[in-house]
Amino acid sequence: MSPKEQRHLLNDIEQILKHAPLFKPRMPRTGKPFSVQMSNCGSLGWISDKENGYRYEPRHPETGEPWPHIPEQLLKLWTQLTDYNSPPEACLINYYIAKARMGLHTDDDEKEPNAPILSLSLGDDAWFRIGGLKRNDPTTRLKLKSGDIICMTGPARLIYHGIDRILPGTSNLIKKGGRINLTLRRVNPE
Ligand code: MD3
Ligand code: FE
Repeated sequence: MSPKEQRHLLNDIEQILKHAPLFKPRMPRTGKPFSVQMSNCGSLGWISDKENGYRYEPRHPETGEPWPHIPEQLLKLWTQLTDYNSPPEACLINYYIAKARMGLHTDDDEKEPNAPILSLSLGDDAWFRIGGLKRNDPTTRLKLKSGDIICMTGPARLIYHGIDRILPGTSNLIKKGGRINLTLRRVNPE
């Protein structure tokens, strides 16, 4: 994405976060909070808490309001960059402060695993870790920068991945610093 497109998208996301504030999801069973803060837009949003675990819900867990709409710019990118014929239902917004990280995991809460996941990064650089289909498969790391877009599709959709750490102060796009990652997702089959 060009710097101009990144600023436009960040502006849209900041407006969304005014209506659907960032929250800290909690691990199922233990209730341990994530270090990454999250929100969503779209008809469904990904949430997690101690009692009911990982799932998609149509409303914000704290405000009880429906999630805001997905910005036009993102819907357009989905059409241009994926071969999936229906629009995304969820856009998960992850916000990483300097010390936040995301452990190695797979994305398997979607009932439509055949749809791609489109990811966009804004703000500080991050070390992205990418493995294989099994947790113990060898991994490599890749630096993700502001404006980078990745599309996980086909067999890659089910691989293990995570964020080792962010590199604070590497971008001045976000005034207060940190990194935003957006993932566009299809939850239910078309
Ligand atoms: C590989 N987010 O939200 S985005 C997540 O940067 C997540 O915030 C990371 O992992 C982040 O679940 C990585 C890139 C990404 C997204 C989805 C994937 C990679 C993926 C799904 C399958 C395989
Ligand atoms: Fe993931």
